[in-house]
Amino acid sequence: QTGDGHGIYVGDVTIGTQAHTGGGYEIRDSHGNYATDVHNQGDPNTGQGPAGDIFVDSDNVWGNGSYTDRASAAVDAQYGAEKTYDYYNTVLGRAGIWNNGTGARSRVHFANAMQNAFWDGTQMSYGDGAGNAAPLTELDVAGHEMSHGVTENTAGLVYSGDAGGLNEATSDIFGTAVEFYANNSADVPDYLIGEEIDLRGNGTPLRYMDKPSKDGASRDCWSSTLGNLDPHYSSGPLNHWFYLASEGSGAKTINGVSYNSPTCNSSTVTGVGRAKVEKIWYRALSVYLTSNSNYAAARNAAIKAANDLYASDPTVCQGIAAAFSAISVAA
Ligand code: ASN
Ligand code: ZN
Ligand code: CA
Repeated sequence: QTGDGHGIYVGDVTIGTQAHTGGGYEIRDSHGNYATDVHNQGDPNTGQGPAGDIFVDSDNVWGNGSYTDRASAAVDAQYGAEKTYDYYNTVLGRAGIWNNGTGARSRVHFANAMQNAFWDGTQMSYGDGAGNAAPLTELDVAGHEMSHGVTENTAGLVYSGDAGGLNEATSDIFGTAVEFYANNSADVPDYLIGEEIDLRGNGTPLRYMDKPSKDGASRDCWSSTLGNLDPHYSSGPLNHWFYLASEGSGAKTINGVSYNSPTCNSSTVTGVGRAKVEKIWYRALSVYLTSNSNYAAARNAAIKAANDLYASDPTVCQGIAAAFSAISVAA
């Protein structure tokens, strides 16, 4: 069954609920995705903490749209877990993070004022953000973190060097894919990451996929020193590739957000559409990439995947290749 949720970022949505032993309802869907309250315990440095208590409620109405109700963050987190599960299952043919039909636990209110969210190999944990008033439970963050679980169980990309950047970008790519899949009217899909949370305190998103350098630290273009950067910055070129391959270079407005994506080689790139690029990147990740793959391997893998999936339309493969050349990953 379902309950009426009132999330902080997603607004009014339905979430999966079940009868709770002892009375009332609990937040748990048919795949076993469920949400617990860690009551601000847990260590943000080690990620260790209690499992938390499953959210229970007597009238099956959850949250009030604000952090002032502890269940509001659980609504966002559970909605994120359900949409991420459904996206992988219905669009990419993967039955959840482990491809075995099982969901995952989302722990909310982890630690005190933690401005982070993380996947630890078995579960999601979300901090409450600045002043405990801005939980990190935004939809693209949920999709990002759970996609770390998918990467871990497919290519197994390590978290350093070029591979670290590919790992992080994969999470941004599928976090964004989940956001478009959900098409939530309160969290309108875009090519920005963390745009609802205001983690920087100045109204800007955490990351920009059309031009990653807009965050002040990410790179737009691959170079031989890229792998020395933090994975959240060496992700820039692949995020840029995803935007270019999907939407093309130059200026474009989508859902009211203006983008202007440059190329690193002065080329003009024509997008082949996000839906195809998502499927191509998932196939590259799950079939061709391995733990130490670099950006050159990513180019080869994506071209192979594009040939596998869209052999009848050579413009798709050409667009994928052109977008890699446009981030300075040439043939
Ligand atoms: N939120 C961060 C991320 O998923 C946590 C980390 O640094 N691994 O990228
Ligand atoms: Zn990440
Ligand atoms: Ca977003």
